[in-house]
Amino acid sequence: MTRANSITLLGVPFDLGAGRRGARGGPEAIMQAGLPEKLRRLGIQWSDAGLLTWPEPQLNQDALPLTALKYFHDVLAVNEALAAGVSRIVQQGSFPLVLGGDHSIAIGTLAGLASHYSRLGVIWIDAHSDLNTPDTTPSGNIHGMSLAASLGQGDERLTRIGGISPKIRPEHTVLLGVRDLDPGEKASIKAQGITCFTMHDIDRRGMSSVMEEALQVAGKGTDGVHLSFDIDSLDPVEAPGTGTPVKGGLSYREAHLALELLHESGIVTSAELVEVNPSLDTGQKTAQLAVELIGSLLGEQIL
Ligand code: Z70
Ligand code: MN
Ligand code: MN
Ligand code: MN
Repeated sequence: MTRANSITLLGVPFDLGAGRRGARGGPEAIMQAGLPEKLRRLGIQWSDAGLLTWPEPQLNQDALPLTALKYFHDVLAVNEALAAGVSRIVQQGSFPLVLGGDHSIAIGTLAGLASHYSRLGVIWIDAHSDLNTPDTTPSGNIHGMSLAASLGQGDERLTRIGGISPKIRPEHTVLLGVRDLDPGEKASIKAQGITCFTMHDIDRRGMSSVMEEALQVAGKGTDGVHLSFDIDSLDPVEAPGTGTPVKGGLSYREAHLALELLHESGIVTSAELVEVNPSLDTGQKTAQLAVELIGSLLGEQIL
């Protein structure tokens, strides 16, 4: 962070985009684990927009093959409301910090940002790439399709949320921490030329070198940079409280370093932290980790 002189928290208690329930408790768990105290100690000017609400979705009356898009109408309703909420925060000159919720909510966050940033860079830190479409998804879970939708791919009713499509472009999109890709996602990364730093790359080059390049790709020629941080990017040893843990993830130190470097760059203009699932957590371990990681993103230093 960044140009804004305050941050605004917005919680999104939604988990119907994921295969397992529970991430709807993420925002409350992160607040309970001490986010307000953390922000206070850092001397940050902040406000709390509370938990997002959205209208009950209308009953499905069309013939979409809903097996490929589970809870489609719920995902649509929450993301339309979220787009408006995020847009309002940016309008007020504040830095939006969205607390999920499952990763399908990135569709709404990016839709809200797209009305203010015409060339938005994105750094997507995740075990997964969330690049499936209704044609490639193995699960039908929309949290595995949110990056694709934001790039303009998939069901038009999702890609059109907020009225602009695509929200972001592959040449300014960076994936980091990836270690679990479906066949269609691998093809998509290659075909679009998305910059993708897998765990292999991080092991070989180190987080510092990889993040330096990530910042260049997302920052060069863009008018803002969004961080979309899926807590399952961390190793399950550090972040057990998440719906789709994948072994071989970021260490505690790598994750903190990544966020410290993002802070140091000064180019991040918005962020979201998703997939914290307190019903799967070991006590408050993952929620507390989320609070600490947000601290690093917002400038907390050791000395
Ligand atoms: C798989 C799918 C996913 C997050 C799991 C998993 C997607 N590629 N995304 N957890 N955050 O079902 O599409
Ligand atoms: Mn994800
Ligand atoms: Mn993930
Ligand atoms: Mn460029």
